[in-house]
Amino acid sequence: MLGKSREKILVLFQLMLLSTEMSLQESIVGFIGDSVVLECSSGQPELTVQDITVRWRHNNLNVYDIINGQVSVEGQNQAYKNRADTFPDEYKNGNFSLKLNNLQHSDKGSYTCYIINESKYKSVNLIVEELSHRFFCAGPEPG
Ligand SMILES: *[C@@H]1O[C@H](CO)[C@@H](O)[C@H](O)[C@H]1NC(C)=O
Ligand SMILES: CC(=O)N[C@H]1CO[C@H](CO)[C@@H](O)[C@@H]1O
Repeated sequence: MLGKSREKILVLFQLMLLSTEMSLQESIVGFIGDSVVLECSSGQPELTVQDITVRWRHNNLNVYDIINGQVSVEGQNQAYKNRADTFPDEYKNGNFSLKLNNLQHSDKGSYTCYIINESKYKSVNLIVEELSHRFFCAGPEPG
């Protein structure tokens, strides 16, 4: 009996942990055709740029790679061709934020930035909305 209820408490505790983790994932709203910056920073600005390898992924798709401090679009998925940028001047500050341009509905979802050299990653959830919502979001839906 005692074992069973202890198990239940454990499961409950794990669920609580899980939901806390999920709510910690940041969301950001972007608009169709517009651009958005997905933030990713390491806490270690003292890294030398040549040591930095960062991979941005969306549903396992290769969005963007920084390999040893160099931009690499070799394995980049076609969907992101000429639509993704980072800020090379910011690498030395540990800032590997990704700018996505000309947003499309298919861009929505979770993006993960893997800072390989630090065995760290960060995820951000992108919500893509119609540009019209920006101006009329308080009004009724058309139709
Ligand atoms: C990273 O750099 C970009 C481009 O300059 C900037 O918009 C963003 O705020 C920076 N992020 C941090 C955490 O400094
Ligand atoms: C795995 C890897 O590349 N580790 C390197 C990360 O950066 C530090 C500091 O520059 C290096 O010492 C590691 O070899």
